[in-house]
Amino acid sequence: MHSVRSLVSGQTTDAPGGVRTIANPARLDEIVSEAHLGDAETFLQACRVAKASQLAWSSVPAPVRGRAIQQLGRLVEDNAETLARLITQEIGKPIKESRGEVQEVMDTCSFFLGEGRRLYGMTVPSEMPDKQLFTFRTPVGVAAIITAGNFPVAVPSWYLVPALLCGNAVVWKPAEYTPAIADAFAQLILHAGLPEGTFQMVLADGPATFAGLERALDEGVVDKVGFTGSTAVGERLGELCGRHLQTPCLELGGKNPLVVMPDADLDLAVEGALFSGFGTAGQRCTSLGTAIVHRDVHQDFVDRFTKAVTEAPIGDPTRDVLYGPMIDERFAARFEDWVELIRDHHHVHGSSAVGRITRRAPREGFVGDDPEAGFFYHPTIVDGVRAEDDLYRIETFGPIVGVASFDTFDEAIALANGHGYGLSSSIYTTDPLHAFRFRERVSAGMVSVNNSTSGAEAHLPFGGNGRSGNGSRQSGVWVLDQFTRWQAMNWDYLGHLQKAQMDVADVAADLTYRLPE
Ligand code: UN1
Repeated sequence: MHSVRSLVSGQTTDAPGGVRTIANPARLDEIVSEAHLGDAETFLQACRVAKASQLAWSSVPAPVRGRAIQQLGRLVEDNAETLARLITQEIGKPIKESRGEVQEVMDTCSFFLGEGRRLYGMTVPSEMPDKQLFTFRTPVGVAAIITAGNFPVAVPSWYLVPALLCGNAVVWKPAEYTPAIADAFAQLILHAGLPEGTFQMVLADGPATFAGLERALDEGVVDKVGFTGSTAVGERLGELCGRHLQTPCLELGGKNPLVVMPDADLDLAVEGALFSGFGTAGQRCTSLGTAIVHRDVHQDFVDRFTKAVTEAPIGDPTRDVLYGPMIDERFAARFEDWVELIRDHHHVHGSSAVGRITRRAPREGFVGDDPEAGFFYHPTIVDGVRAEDDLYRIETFGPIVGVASFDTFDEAIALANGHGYGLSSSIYTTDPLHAFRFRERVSAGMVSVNNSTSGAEAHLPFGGNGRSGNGSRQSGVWVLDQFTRWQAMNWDYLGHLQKAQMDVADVAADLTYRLPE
């Protein structure tokens, strides 16, 4: 059993916020960890420590900071299997996906260790002689990073790694229900060679974190907020940061569409829908929300999709399954509400029942001895979804996928965008015209062609629009704009003042000149 406390200046802290016990969601009688939560004061204190340490860290040359990221990547690699198993144990992610998640952390480190030797600015020509212009990336200061538990190390690494590389100090608030994973990742970070106080991990619940953040912003000890989680919380954080003239990096929900054109390879589309709809039990922000299928191939698609989902292995996440349990009790409880959104005009497919898999509502081929030992849920395909349905509009974080149909391309686009989210999207087609028109007109920040809505690579910009975020992007070079500010410098070494715009030499052209006819 892992007993976890917040880590400030590398030391464990008091836990005035109470204790949470975390069970393995696939085997509820196995207690994995105990989270000793901090409170608003713990969060504020962590931000103060980070503020006091940031200048020293930013003074370390960027290539040397890159070296710390390199060491972190090595530590993650050398501890990869332990970390992956812990992910599977604490949130029930299938072991293969857990390994993929750890790989994503390594990929992020690999990208940013080199960025320490780039972090390029520019030299820019001046209007005047004997004067030079330059741009520099400067760190923002203290980054407060608040992340969800469905990707308990990969998504945090998208923030923490570039934030540190750019010379910021960091306070990380992981999900309360992944304390053991958070502690493991925090230990790897703390062993990577950062100076004391550069990185803190605070375990706290949502309200305490919000209160602590509010005070930290008032006190000026937080300069950037990064948040992955629900749209509702993202809106509140956006308001709070806006009061301090700060723009948070927000990565919020999704209702990701997968459009199937009549010319699509249907088996490929089904494969994509199966993975993006039900991988991680639908608990990714990139999970498929609604498959939007052309009327001519609708029935064929639904039949093939139903077969694939019905036959998919579900159960014990340590084995080779499509998905395991819901990652935490609260996600299981919320999923019970989403299932209530199914209406009489819908047709349900994919399993022998809807809701929790129990002895009375079994799932054929369940992988494991006792489905009631964990939070296992039937996969649910809901056919006949329409634009006016709640199921069309509301993000349902779990193993449920809607299927809608369309006649014209314009209708497909309207359905792909109409819910107001704009994170990921996908189109299955063999026609480049459809693929590129879709790219142009879909509101999502990410577009897949003949690929699922999930599975973003670690070095392409990740992020959404509308209800999915405020346009900020993570990953690759794009995230550098979240964790640095551009500073412009000019240096005039002529010896007397040259005024921009006014003292600029002209070129004497003869603009009356015309070519002989
Ligand atoms: C998330 O669910 O918050 O593209 C991120 C994917 C993963 C990341 C998902 N690499 O599905």
